[in-house]
Amino acid sequence: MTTQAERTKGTSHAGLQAWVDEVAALTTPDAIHWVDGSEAEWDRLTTLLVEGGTFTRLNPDKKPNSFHAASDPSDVARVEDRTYICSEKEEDAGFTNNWKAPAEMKAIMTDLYRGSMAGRTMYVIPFVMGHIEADVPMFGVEITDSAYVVVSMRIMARIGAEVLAAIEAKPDASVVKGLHSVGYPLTDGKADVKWPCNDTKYIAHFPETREIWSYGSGYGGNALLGKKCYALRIASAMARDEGWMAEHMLILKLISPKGSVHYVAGAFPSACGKTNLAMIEPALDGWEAEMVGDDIAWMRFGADGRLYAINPEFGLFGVAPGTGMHSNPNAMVTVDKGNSIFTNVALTDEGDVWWEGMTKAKPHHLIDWKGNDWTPESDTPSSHPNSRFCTPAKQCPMIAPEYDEPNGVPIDAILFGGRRGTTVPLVYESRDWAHGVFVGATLSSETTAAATGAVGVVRRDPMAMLPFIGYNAGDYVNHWLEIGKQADESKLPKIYQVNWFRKDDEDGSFLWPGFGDNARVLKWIVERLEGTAEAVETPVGLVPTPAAIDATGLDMTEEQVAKALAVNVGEWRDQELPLIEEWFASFGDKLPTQLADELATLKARLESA
Ligand code: SAT
Ligand code: MN
Repeated sequence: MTTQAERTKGTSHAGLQAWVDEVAALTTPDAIHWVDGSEAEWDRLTTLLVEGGTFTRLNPDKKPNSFHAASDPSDVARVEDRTYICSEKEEDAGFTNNWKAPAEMKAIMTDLYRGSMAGRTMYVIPFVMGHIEADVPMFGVEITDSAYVVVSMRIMARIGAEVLAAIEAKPDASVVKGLHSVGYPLTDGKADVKWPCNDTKYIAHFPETREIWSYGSGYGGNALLGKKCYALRIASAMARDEGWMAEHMLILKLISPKGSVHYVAGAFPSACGKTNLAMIEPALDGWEAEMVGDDIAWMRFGADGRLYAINPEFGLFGVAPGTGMHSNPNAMVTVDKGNSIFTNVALTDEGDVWWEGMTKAKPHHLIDWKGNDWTPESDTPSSHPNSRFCTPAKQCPMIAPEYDEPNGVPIDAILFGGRRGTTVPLVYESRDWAHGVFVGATLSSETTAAATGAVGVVRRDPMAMLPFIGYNAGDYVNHWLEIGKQADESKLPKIYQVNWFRKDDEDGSFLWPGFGDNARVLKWIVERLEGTAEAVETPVGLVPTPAAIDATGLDMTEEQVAKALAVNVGEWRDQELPLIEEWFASFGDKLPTQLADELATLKARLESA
């Protein structure tokens, strides 16, 4: 029925129009809608989603212009085992990615896409990651048959008519093409469901041709293609080719009591508190923090030889459970302003949302994320552990004015953090860039609910990019080393590892309070940058003396702080080192010699300690 498909406008960009026509011919939607990004369009689509049962409009007195959605219980997180890097050569995808040859994957997925949009509207979303005023705007177009994706993309990226006009004005500009279908055609009068999706899922990336094909899932990073698929997987491949960096990092601005400003980027795996740290309310008097980004940083060298970072996103897609006034008041204020979508959290009787950890007291009654009655006596959580709020970044009360700076902010320090119950100290500094790259390349974390699969298993997660590196991980860590060679060591960010999640081996409790108190660690880092803080050499790196961590007002003894900072040589030598050796072995001949040398150095230091 393609020929009769009802269409809005279209584009004067011949290449784009041809691609849209080709996709329409394959997927046979009933209508084609070019997304303009307007308020009126948002109103129309959200109303449509309410009418179809996907959305519940929240009480406007609680959350204006906001909606609740519940996904299919089978479609709740990124599907790493269904995610592919389809480079021409298998070795260019490397051992950390699933791979299929582009032609093979395209053949499989073309069959899946055939007729997959029947009975639906096909939406064409022009978008730009980062600033439309950038020297080289990072354009994209996502075709999707999900209105939920359209309204979510309007929060997460700059989209619509203005972007399409900019693409048309630069017909030679590169545009990343993303094709997404939930894989639930409405053929033969089949009725729609609240959350259409398909048991067969593919999230495929074609780094050489800068394309993304996604099928079968409507959730988060599987479906909002500007985020992990473009801004990390495809962008990391672009960054390798062009000498910049696309990283899974928050960007934080820190202002000391004397008014000095430092910008810190931090890489943490999904659901390890990145959004909380990006929105930190420092527990130390006189310190202030502002958020530039909470998930993704694109870093390029400036004319002064320093690395400048921008946040390519327009919204926040934060983990809901655990977010409350006690842990992240700024996130609560952000979502309370409305204009947000909440997925897989619970609904209150007042037409608001609730999730575990939002308030200490639990509501007497809720409708849980699966649509069932829930009371505090229920033995399942009200919200899925990977439930999310999707909210405009600009609503964050502590967003930095520099968020709007197309050239970004100069990064002074990079943090690598994971979730480790043992071994890894609260904080340590790397000796130099190459050692810092080693620290990032050996980063590890216990798995979380952000991806399907077992939770709580320690896995190596280089630079917190394991699920997001769009090419060979060996080439990726080598790219980090190469970046270091492009600048003076003195101009490069200093690199730190942090671990907020270490536990007391005696009683299993967390050794560090986290949240606002993480400012105490940030303060030490700033003082290191300024050359005023003490550190002691250990085999793993430079660790603060317990007294160098400002404990004013902290309910911890110096002995407890020392426990959080301790480097247990035996544990590193007998447990951690073999795991790192095993991890490095998996790189094969792609392991950069410099990293093999760093490993040898660590080993020698541990053995002589
Ligand atoms: O679902 S997303 O991939 O967008 C979120 C995350 O896992 O960080
Ligand atoms: Mn993330």
